[in-house]
Amino acid sequence: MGAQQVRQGFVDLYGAEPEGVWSAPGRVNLIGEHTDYNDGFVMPFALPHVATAAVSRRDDGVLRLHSADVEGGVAELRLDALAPQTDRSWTAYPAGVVWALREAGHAVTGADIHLASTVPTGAGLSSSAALEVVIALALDDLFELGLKRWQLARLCQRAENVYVGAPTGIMDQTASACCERGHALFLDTRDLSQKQIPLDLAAEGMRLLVVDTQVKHAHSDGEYGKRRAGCEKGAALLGVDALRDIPYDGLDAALARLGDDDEVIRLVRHVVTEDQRVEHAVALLESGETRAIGQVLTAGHASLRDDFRISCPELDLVVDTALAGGALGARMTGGGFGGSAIVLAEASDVETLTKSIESAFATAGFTTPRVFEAVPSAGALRVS
Ligand code: GAF
Repeated sequence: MGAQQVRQGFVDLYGAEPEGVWSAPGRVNLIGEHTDYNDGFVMPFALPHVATAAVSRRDDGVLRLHSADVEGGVAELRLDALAPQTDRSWTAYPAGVVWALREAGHAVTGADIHLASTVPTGAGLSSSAALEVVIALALDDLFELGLKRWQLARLCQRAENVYVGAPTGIMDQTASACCERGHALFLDTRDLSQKQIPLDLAAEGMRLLVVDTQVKHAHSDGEYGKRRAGCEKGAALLGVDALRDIPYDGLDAALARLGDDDEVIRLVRHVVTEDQRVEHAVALLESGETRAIGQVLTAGHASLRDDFRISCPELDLVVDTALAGGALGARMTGGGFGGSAIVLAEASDVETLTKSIESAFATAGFTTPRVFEAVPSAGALRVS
C-alpha cells in the first residue's frame, strides 16, 4: 500500500488530514547473525518493503491506533495506562514506542495513527522493527524531540525488549532507522558506530534473492532467549563483558577454557567466527571482491546450522539447492527457526535457481516459498 493510500485511510478513519506520513523499511541481514546482543558486528541492508504511518498529534493523553493489515477497528489507549507486557496484539509495537519515549522523559501527549506495512511478517525481515521505527520517527518529528537516529533505534529496542517482551538485539531497529539506499550498513553494535558500504550487485551482474520459506518464527519464543542466555553464560565463564571481547585469534584458547561444556562451546564458536566473517565480508566488499563474499555467507550458514543450531529443514534445503545449482553463496538470515534465506547468484542464474528451489520444496512436500530480489533501499524517512 502506497503513502497516498495510507493518507487517505487516515482521512477516512479520523475525518481530517494527517500532519504527515512516514515510512520505515524491513531489512535483510547480509552477514552477522546473533552477534548484536554479544556487542558484535552486523551488516544488514534495508528492503524496499516498508511500514507506512499517517500520524497527527493529540494533546489529551489518548493514543488511537489502526492498521490496514489487521481486522478490527481503531484501538483507543490511554497513555498513562500503558504498561509493559500487558498487550499481546500488534498494537504493543507502536504503543511500546510511545511508552518508551515517555519513559525516557519525552513529552508525547497523544496521537492518532493509521498504519499499513508491506514487510512480510514472521519472515525474519524485521516487520516489527519497521513498525516501531516508523512511529518513533513520526513522533520525533511531530513533537520536535530532536533525537538522533541511533537514539530512536535504542528506544525502539527498549519498546521491543521491555514493553513487548522479546529479548532482541539492536540490529533491526538500527537498520530500519539508519540504512541508506545503495548501501549495506556495517554496524558495531557495542557503540553503534556505523559505516555505509556501497553495494550495487546489479552493476556487477549479480543478484541477491530472498527466499521466504513461509515457516513462521517468533522471537518471544523461548529458543532465541535460550541462545542469548547461553552466550551470556559463555561471556561470564570467560570473564569478558560480551563475546565480542574474545578475539578471533584467541578463540582456541577460549574454547579450551570452557572444558567440556559443549553447548556453550558451540555458541561461543559461532559468535566469534561470525564477527570475523562480518569483518572479512566488509574487507572483500571494500576491495571490490564482491563475488568472494558468497563463500563467507555459506560458511555463516554452516555455523548457524551446526554450532548455533537455529536452522530448519526448509532453510537448509534453500541453501543446499542454491549451492548445488551454482549460487555464489547462501545462508539463512535473521533470527532463525524459519523465516528467510538469502542467495547470492549471478544474474543469469536467477531464473534456474528459483525454479530449482521451488521444485525442491514441492518434492519435499513443503509450502511453496516466496522468492524476491532484494535491492539495498532507503532507511526511515518522512514521505509527505
Ligand atoms: C532477530 C533480532 F531481532 C536481532 O536483534 C538479531 O539478534 C537477529 O535476530 C539475529 O541476528 O532479528
